[in-house]
Amino acid sequence: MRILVINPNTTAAMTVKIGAAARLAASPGTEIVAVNPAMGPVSIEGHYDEALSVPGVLHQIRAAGDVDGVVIACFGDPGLDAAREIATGPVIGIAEAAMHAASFLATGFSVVTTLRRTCVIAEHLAERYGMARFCRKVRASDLAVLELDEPGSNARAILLDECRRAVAEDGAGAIVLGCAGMADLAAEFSAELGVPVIDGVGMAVRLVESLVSLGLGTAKHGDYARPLPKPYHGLLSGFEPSA
Ligand code: 5HY
Repeated sequence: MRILVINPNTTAAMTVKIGAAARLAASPGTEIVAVNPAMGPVSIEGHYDEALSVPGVLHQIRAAGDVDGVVIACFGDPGLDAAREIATGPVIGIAEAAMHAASFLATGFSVVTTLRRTCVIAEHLAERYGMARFCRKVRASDLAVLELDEPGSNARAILLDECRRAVAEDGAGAIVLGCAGMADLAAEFSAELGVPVIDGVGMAVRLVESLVSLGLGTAKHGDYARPLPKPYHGLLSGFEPSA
């Protein structure tokens, strides 16, 4: 099985980290192809960044050739529905994967993410995915996405403290890490906190594997059917849907 794991931002070092987390979770025999677009924001920290990361996500899927499934490895799940129109295999976003997994493990979970301004994006996704009744709180660490890997940022300690507060104050039985850049922290945080801490990258990989192994792919009837062929002009002329 071959799974395309897309980091929608253009920071290659983050793609390497995401690819490593995906490979750690993948089953034997699953090939992980971790990529990021050459165009777009270096990090996704709001609605504008997210919107402008979507062409890069879609280009990676169009250019990928033969893959069995796709993971969108950014906590906003950017371009998820559009990606499903052009894909035949399953397309799973890390936020939906992590939230659903948390709902199987606890009656309530909290999300710990980066900047405060991105919290509403996770809140909206919880509502969209039917997870609002499980989601106790979306907490900001006030770390920028690229600070997660900055030496001296103290990111690990800051995130662990916020997770600890979520368990103590929110009634959260599980924690969802709200950034693909946190993928390497889930296991150690689970051990430290004694609650399930879920990384959406690994969870999404396993969900794609499960669906593919059961012979299931994205619906190609109705709104997830292939996009209607039509001219596209200007900067996006290369994205026009083929017949
Ligand atoms: C992510 N941004 O997973 C999100 C996290 C966030 O560049 N990769 C990003 O803060 O929304």
